[in-house]
Amino acid sequence: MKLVLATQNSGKISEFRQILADKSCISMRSLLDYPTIPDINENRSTFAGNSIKKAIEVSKHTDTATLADDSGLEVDALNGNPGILSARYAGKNATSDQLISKVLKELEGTPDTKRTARFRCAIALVIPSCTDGMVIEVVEGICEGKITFQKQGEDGFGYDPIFVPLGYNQTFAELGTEIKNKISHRAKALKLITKIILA
Ligand code: ITT
Repeated sequence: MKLVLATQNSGKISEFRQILADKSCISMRSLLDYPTIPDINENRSTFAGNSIKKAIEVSKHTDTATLADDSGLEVDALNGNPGILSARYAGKNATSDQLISKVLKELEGTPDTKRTARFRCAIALVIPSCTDGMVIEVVEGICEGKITFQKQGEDGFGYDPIFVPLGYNQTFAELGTEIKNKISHRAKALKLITKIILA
């Protein structure tokens, strides 16, 4: 089965590839293979809404079954921020270091017990179909955890160096992709959507 992954985020692309590595019946391309598709305005108010919008637009351009991931970090002491703004929280094209600095600054003075947070990931699957127009499925995965006081570790992307998943005492960036890809928000959502794809 051919699938397009509607993302330009190389961290997400490599996680999708690793998590689906044993599904040899799925051949995957990403937006890096379709550089002329215009940027999509992620203006919906939920992760699910944005993932559906990205998947529909990319499937129209490619006429191929498409998966889109919209994800982010919700910090309880920041009223759920950065949330759907996770990629742009420190401005358009902000680097991982800039995003992390902003969150750590806003959490200054917040004790360990109040630094609870979660990663949330919505994955939408859109299949263009001549009989039904379009088949749309959307699933969500959540990974609970805590925000550290400083950056720890080098692996991963985005907020990984400041997020310690529940049940561990190292960040995703210290634990490495093998462990992250077994327990993460993305791994959980991808497991659900893979069942639907293979069914
Ligand atoms: P696409 O829209 O092209 O998929 P994006 O990076 O803009 O790429 P999102 O709009 O879904 O993706 O924003 C998600 C942001 O949330 C991402 O840029 C990271 O900063 C953060 N994020 C999501 N999942 C993460 C993870 O597993 N580890 C660390 N940070 C993550």
